[in-house]
Amino acid sequence: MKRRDLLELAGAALLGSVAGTRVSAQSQARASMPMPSQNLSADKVEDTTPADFALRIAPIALELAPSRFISTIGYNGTSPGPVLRMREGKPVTVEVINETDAAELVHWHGLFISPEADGAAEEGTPMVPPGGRRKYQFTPRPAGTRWYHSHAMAGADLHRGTYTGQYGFLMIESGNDPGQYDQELFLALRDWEPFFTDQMENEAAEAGAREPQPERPTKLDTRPNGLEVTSQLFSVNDKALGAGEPIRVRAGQRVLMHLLNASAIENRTIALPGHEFHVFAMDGNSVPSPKSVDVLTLGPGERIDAYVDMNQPGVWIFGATDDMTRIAGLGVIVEYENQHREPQWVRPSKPAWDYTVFGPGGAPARPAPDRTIDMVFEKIPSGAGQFNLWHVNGQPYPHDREFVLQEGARHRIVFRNKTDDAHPVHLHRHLFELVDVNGRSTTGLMKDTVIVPLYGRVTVDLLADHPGLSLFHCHIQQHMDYGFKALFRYA
Ligand SMILES: [Cu+2]
Repeated sequence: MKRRDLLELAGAALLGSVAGTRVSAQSQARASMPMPSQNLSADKVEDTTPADFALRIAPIALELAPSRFISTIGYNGTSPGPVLRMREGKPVTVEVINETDAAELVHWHGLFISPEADGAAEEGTPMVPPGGRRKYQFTPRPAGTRWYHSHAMAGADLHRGTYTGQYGFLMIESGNDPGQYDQELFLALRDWEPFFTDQMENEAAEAGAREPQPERPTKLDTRPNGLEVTSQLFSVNDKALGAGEPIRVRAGQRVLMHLLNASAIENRTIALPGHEFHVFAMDGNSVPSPKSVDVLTLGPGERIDAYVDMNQPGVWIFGATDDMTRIAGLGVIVEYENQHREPQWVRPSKPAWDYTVFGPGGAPARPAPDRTIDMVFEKIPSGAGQFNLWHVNGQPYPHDREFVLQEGARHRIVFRNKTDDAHPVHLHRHLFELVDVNGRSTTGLMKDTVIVPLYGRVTVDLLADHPGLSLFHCHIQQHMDYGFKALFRYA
């Protein structure tokens, strides 16, 4: 048994403190002694197909702001990793080279691919061992803005999984993508140096207060809350607000933005004062009724494609609507040509986000579901110094029996959130159609991740057309690692 495995058994609190020093020591060692490639083949690779893409997982240092370095793990020496562009339907081979001392896994988020290649150990995807390499082969589809990221469990180790810099955009191109834009930007929202706290400021509570709460229990669980994960350092891509180059625009330009919340810990709402986002796709899928809105909310894992018409010359702060978060780095400056003033932030007047406005109104044209599956989410408060547990239908992962799908059948899944937090839940290898959000019905919105509001209810329809194990989980790393996870299998 390796030292790392022993540590994992040694208890959460111990691992948390040891792991804090592990990555930085490792990155120093790697920097002075690059690992020769012949030492990386601990894993047997029988497939000799040359790789179309290579991802090297290794420690990196990010300079978020001048002299503000953080140690993390990235892809090919950067974070975010390279924008991977694949053609829909054209098979690819991706080689993943793991230069860290822990087993890793790359998940291809939003793709219809086999469980063996999907990048979830629960589905049976083989891990890439420490110092090893592995080739994944798959046929990328469907077209749209997808992404890739580590799917390793982190537990109490805040230097693993989606807490690290292991993520990047994956664009699957259909060949008839719209191209009438002056600039194309890839903008990922991130937080860094996460830590444990029992003093959570709950952004969800603020948003939830404006919402109906159909799943609010009549008697609330008043046991003392456990530790949660938070952060006080943020960035867009690899730079904190004001530290990187501004987005430079000219009046009259149309700028295409691919936005991703690559956080492990929190939903985010963002705005660009004086401008509207014309949203035309969510999670990479075209929406039936593109609309212009003032703010965007993205849960961890979600993507939004929008364009912005640059018609308010000035220098603006594009960033989180939450003041603390924005000031601590979650933003980027948008600077018009020949404008040299202090960057301006203006609080948006209508901060509400509602998925359903992007679907047409009126009676839905979808077929009736063949079956209904209820999924009830609960938090089990664990008290001071412990981690809360998360239940799906009364049990943390793994469940005695998987959730079962009938191939070809239309399943109505009802997400019932009986917790005081908003959860971005994700289903692997499938898209689902939003049916109802807290009583607001909609149609035609296809997603792979959806925020279920605090004490809220979201109903989706799933056409079961991708046989094989499929992982369902909250995309907040700590929730997933402490039980908020379930496997779907086909009958
Ligand atoms: Cu969650």
